[in-house]
Amino acid sequence: MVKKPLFQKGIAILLVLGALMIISVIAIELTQRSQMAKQSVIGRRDAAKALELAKAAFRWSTFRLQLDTQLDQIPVIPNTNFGGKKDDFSEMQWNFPLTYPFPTNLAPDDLDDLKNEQVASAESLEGSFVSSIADASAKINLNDVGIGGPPGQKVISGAAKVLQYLLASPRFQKYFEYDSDQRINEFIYALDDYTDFDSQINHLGGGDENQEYQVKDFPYSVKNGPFYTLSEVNMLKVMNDEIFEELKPFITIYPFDASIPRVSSQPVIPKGKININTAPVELIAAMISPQAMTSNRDRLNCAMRFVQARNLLAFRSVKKGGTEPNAMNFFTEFCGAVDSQVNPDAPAFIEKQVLDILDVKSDVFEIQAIGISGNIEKTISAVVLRSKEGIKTLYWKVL
Ligand SMILES: [Ca+2]
Ligand SMILES: [Ca+2]
Repeated sequence: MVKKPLFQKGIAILLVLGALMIISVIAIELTQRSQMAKQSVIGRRDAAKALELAKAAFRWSTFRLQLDTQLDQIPVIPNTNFGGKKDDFSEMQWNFPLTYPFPTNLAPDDLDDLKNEQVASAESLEGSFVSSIADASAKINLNDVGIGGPPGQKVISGAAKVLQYLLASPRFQKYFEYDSDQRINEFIYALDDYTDFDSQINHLGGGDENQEYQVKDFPYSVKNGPFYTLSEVNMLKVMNDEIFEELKPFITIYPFDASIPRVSSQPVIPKGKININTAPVELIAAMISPQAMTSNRDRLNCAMRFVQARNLLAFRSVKKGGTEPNAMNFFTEFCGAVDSQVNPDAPAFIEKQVLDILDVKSDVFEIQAIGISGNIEKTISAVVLRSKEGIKTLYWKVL
């Protein structure tokens, strides 16, 4: 037998080693794949579970809102914060974030899109959830910000006025330091043109709205429709991260019926109201006309007293009348507002278009419901409208 030369043996060994290596690489690959498949099955199961938990949390939030409506149907109990349809700070029973565990079978059956789904039973919930409700009626609806009307008769909307006065307050001073009046106006103009149907710059009576958005690296066009989400507001040329964060507690977005375009030749028809019983103190101050009360400090002081008063006793109406506390009486008594019946020439303490969007109750709520299972988290962001008919979902998004 001819002995194989050594180098041939070496080659054989190398070949075997090579083959072994290939096999082990394939084996590792296969193991990894099967593990990944297993992981993805678990992942999918967790994702489905997390979504169910988030839905359950959402339903629980809507239940709490409905319960609140029922409590509000009790007639007003004078000199207390009980009864009567309103939402004041004393009604915190639905306002706290709610976490699992929770009672089951609470699904309100009037939720059209969720009607056929069952709330998971408590035993099957190997996860957790948290849900919170925020009062959107305590904020400025940016979809109501605009300036509309026939040429020469343009009217700034109530929501736009409140936003304008808020931006002019000391809190926002650092963002509009130079030529602040003009820059605040430009802020409102930009909002107006971004959401109105046409592509003409309204306050100039012409010019292309898109021009300023055609920037080199990231050109885009204005929406010419209502905002769907708050983060969309970041697309505005006048917005930056700092202003956005500062504005966030005061602004909201609803509803989003894009089929009804906003035409700039007509005054803005407000889709929502601001609840004077829940709006933050800064917004109360921004409701007061700077013509009627010229000092920023005075307006803020008045708003602070207003908030102190409502914490003890909710306002039952905006305008004067009745025996229950009303906002205009408060302003006359404690902030020196001049009654228009006493002096018709005095500037209105609250301008008409602002007065028109004020209310003493809340109708629109933001619900955030998070379901957690394993490593997976699902978040439902929703906006709901509460009325006598029940809870209607205006916006629904799963993240
Ligand atoms: Ca437009
Ligand atoms: Ca326009």
